Amino acid sequence: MKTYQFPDGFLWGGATAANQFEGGWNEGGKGWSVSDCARSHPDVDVTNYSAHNEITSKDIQEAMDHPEDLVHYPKRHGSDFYHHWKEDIALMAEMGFKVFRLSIAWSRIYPNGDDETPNEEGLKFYDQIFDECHKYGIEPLVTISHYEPPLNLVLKYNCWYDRKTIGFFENYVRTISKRYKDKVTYWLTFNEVDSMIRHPYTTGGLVRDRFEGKNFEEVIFQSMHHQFVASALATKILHEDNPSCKVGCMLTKLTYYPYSCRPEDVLEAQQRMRAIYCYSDTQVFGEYPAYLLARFKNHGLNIVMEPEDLRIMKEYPVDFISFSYYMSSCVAKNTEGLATTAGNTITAVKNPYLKASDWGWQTDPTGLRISLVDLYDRYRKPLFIVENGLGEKEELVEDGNGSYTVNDDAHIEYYRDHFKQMYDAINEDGVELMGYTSWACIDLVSESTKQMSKRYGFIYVDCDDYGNGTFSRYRKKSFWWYKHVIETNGACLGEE
Ligand code: BGP
Repeated sequence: MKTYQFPDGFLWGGATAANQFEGGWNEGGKGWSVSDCARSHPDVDVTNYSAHNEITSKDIQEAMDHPEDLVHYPKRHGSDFYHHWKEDIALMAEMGFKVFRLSIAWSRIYPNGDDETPNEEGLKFYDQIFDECHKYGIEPLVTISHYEPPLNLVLKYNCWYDRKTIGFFENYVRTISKRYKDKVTYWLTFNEVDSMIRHPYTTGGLVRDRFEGKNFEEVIFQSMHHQFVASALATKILHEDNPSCKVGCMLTKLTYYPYSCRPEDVLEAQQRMRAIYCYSDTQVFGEYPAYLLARFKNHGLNIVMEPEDLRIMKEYPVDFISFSYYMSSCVAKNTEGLATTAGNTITAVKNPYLKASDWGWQTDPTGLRISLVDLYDRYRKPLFIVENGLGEKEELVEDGNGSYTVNDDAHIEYYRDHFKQMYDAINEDGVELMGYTSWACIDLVSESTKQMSKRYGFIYVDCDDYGNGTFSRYRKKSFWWYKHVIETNGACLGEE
């Protein structure tokens, strides 16, 4: 008999990221981040991922020449959490959140990344956020770097390609670890550490045209090596300041199915999965897996590693594995004549058995259970789902009480189906799942297409793709549903 009762202490909550949510992009002493130059292209096919994420030095200069432009650079305003934080945290508390995932904007603490001293106003901003969370018994889950390295590090050092950035990051982590050691228990080092390979600008601060004549794959993996060392150093620092804190890696869990039972399709799916796992393998086992080293060798990549690097990586592996899961895709050795569809930062073969969102992402609740079992069998360490959700086009409607709401039944169906799979993974597959933060608990700017109209939240934010709106917040139908799931710790799923 399935009670759908989740384990006591299961951490239900929601997730956001400063670069897509915070706004106040040039207030409170914050410096430019790479995301403040991310231009929106709402008129470009939303499933054309690369069109929305390639960036040139000219694009960056264009953005810097137009600091007044919030229309084409929606990440500058996000959902204006910077001025709504008290109200937003109260809404999360009203839903009964146990945990709230947010990121610290690095350039709010060190505006240029290489500053000697931190920006006190930025430190104070997060002090008040964490204090407000604790007022309601909500645990902050903090991502240290979520697509927002300081732009100055790009322009002056080529960001993560330069080994000096390890030192700048270490300085940033020492500052926030000391400041928040009594307020933050759960940390993530780099959001979707594997995404450096798919969008090197937002994760690594790498602009392709700044590496003329270089092997860009080598540039990416050299930068990735510096991030792996930095992640291990961050784990060391955080544990020294608060021995009871938990530090996780964060992986894009792209789940691939072979399009047919042809062995070459099955091999292709396995290879594609390993191309993702190699990054979490490195952070969990504290060393490069042989197959990643083989890739370096076979591709002629010369990755410079100091002897100290490998010792640090080995000595400071992560405590848990967190990941994002939205959809699944198919892969085939030969994709000729096969229909393709978009996914989270990828394009892959369409699965004829699954339905797709307006953005082409194929919803697959069973794929979440498959992913949980895969990861737990691989690592035997606690797991945390820190992103899972559905981006939908939505309209506000009158709620009959003189206010407005959204009848987002599609969100309720998506979450109900995924929660039931999580329950089975825990109770039938023995997976140790620490918690769940939906993406995103409140409408915010999409990472890939920079759109507000791709709405994920339990809370609607009145702002469109061009920055028009009051930024007022409205509870959706799913707000009340999720509140009931949390207060019954999942048991109400058995009635549905
Ligand atoms: C993940 C990012 C999140 C979020 C999510 C949804 O890759 O970690 O920041 O953006 O994708 O994707 P999108 O915003 O493109 O719909």
